[in-house]
Order: sequence, then C-alpha cells, then structure tokens
Amino acid sequence: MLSTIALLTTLLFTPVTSHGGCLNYTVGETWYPGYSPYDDPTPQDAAPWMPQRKWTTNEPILSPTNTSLACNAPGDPARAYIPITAGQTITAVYMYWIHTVGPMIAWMARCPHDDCHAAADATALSWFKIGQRGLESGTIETGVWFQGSFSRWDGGPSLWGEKVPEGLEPGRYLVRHEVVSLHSARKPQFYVQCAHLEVSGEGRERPGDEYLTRIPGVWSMEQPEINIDIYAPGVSNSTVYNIPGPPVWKG
Ligand SMILES: [Cu+2]
Repeated sequence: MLSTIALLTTLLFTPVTSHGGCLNYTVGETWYPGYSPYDDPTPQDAAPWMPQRKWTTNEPILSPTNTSLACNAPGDPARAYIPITAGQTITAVYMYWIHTVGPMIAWMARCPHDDCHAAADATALSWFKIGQRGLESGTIETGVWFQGSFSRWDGGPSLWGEKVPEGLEPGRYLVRHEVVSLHSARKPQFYVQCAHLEVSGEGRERPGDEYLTRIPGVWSMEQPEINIDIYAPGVSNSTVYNIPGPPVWKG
C-alpha cells in the first residue's frame, strides 16, 4: 500500500503517465544532459553541447524489426561527444522509470571514419554489448530484476553504470542503452537511447565478429526470451533468464 501511494504521488508530479527513459549521462563527476522529449525541441536541436541522439516520444518501440530500434525516432545525430577513457564507466541516468521486468543491455558501435554525425544510419553499424543486467534474484514473474531495483520510485534519477572496455581502441562510438520490458505477455517493449562517445586511452583491441550484430536484427519474435509470457506456468516460477544476443565483450 505504501509503495502504491508513493507511486501515485510520483505520477502526479511528473510529466508522464507510464514511460521513462535515459535523459542524462555521467562520467565520473561530470553530468552530460541529453535530449528530453518532455521539453521544447527547438533549443535542444540547436544546442552545441547535445551528446544524445534525438528522441521525441517516451513511447516504447513495439516491434523488434522496427528501424527505430537502433537509436529511437527520429534518431538524428547529436552535435557533441561525451569524452571518456577506455576503462571508465558511463552511467545512464533514467527518469520516471517504472517498469520492473526484463533485461537491460548497453551497446556500443564504432562510427565509420570516426564521424558519428555522418554515420546517421545506426542500423548499418556493427553493435557489441558492453554490459547487461537481468534477473538478480527470485523468479521471472515476481523476482528482482535490475530494471526494478535500479529505479528510484521517488522521482529521483535512476543510475545504470557500465564500463567502456579497457582494451577498446580509441575513436568515436555510439553508445546505446536498451531496456526490454516484458510485463505484457508476448508483447515486448523496447526503450532505447543513443549518445555519441569520444573514447581515448591506450587500448588496441576491437571485438571479433562473434560479438557483433545488427540492430534491428539481434532480436526477433522467434526468441523465447523476447516473445515471452512471464505469467505462463513453467515460465513465471523459473529462476533463470538467459539474456539473448551475442556475449558481452569485456575487451
Ligand atoms: Cu512504459
């Protein structure tokens, strides 16, 4: 009951009724504001400091083959890059996050010719995972997923940090934060934001082909972990959820 009241209070004082997303980033102590679909787009579109690709609605993407799955819609390139050294953590800062079930995956992709602005078509890039979070304890239906445990229900920022692999070669990359929400049976919801990163450091490695995939392409309704009914017998009480897709590249 208490949590219900807290949730209702949050909803009354935030500009959304159901969905949230990644609106900011931090590296160390530095904050990098991203795009806000809740605010006037005009100054944001002109902002030279903007490191996040444009997204104009907090609604989920409902099809794993939608081209907006890559970097949301419209996904216009950002103007700025977040500087980060390989081995440092990029933290995605979510606001208004309320869903609790399903995996979260952080991805990166190298921009051709080190120009993420020219590489506007994120569906053509080779994506690799840098981190993923799933079921932390309990069962698929009622257990604790990172998606629920990371959320600050009081309306404060919810933080999700993943390390840029230490061995990664310097260059300009997209980083893509994806939440897959599975609370509707066989109707997965995808929440995606992308930002531009400028990676420095001494790394000389890049992920091999077995780590790379296209987006869309990586998910399909043929995958039992994506096309899932978390309330079905045999599923709801399972304590194992394997996050599909390629393995995480640790660099
Ligand atoms: Cu939602």
